[in-house]
Amino acid sequence: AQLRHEIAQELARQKAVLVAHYYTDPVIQALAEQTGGCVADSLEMARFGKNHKASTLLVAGVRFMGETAKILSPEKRILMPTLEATCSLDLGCPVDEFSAFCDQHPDRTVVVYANTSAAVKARADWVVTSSCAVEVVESLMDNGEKIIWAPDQHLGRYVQRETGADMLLWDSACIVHEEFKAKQLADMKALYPEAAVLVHPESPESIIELADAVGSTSQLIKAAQTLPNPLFIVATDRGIFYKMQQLCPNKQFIEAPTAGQGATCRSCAHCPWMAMNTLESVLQTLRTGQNEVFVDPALIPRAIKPLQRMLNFTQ
Ligand code: CIZ
Ligand code: SF4
Repeated sequence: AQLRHEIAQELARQKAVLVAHYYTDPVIQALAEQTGGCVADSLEMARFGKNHKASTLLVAGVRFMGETAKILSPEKRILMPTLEATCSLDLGCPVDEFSAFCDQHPDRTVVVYANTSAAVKARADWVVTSSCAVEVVESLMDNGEKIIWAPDQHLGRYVQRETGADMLLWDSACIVHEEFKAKQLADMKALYPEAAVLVHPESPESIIELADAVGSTSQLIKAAQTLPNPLFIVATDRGIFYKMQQLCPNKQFIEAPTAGQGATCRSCAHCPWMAMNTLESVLQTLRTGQNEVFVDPALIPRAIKPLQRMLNFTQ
């Protein structure tokens, strides 16, 4: 309680606002809500940060979320509880290789997921998140465009199935969603016939096939509220249970099964990089001003274009 109180005081003193992702520790999500910040998916984090009048944004999440905030608001000070929190999708898409791949297909529109570096965004025509990927690709397809998609292959295949678009896919994956196992999920469904299965489309196709609802974090939270089931089996990071339980106090949420359990699996149902955000590191960052996010100023004018397209498309 003392830590939380001190963080709230520092935020107020520095005219800073805490912007947290649904996958961060529930205590951080609660604190963001209590101090006038926001808890959201990466799309709404970006929009909130850009529109907020605070001069400092403290972004609790992973690196690309801090970079996106900086690209959209270069005049703001962007801090993160840790600068070490990366993402397997970002790591799996180095800009040199990606750029060379794009150069081989100059006729294609380049669509990248938000989970990428500023340099990769600067090479893209569009940035999307899982909240808007299907709609954006659909509209590009209606326009007769062929697409390069990166980095998440599972989300890419899902978008391809949903839209029928001509897409060349990069082959990275999220280490959290890749761990969900279809056989065990089918067994769990049989065990709990009253349950609905909620799946994030970064999961493999075999998991998506078992879903009652497929969508981004914000769409899954909505599905939990809308579907009548008393029980939900959830295939995404368990950090999302905080918001689901808050909005649906009378429903029950359980993790979809993974091969490893607990300590034997570093990334089972919880992202190890999201987990690097702690209350201690939030306070430490505010006190020291360390962990400020910088983006190469030469990249910003190019990276902002595809991001702004996304914000305009979804507003
Ligand atoms: O898996 C992630 O990192 C997600 C779901 C990001 C987002 O779009 O909120
Ligand atoms: Fe990246 Fe997966 Fe972690 Fe999201 S959950 S930040 S996609 S590794």
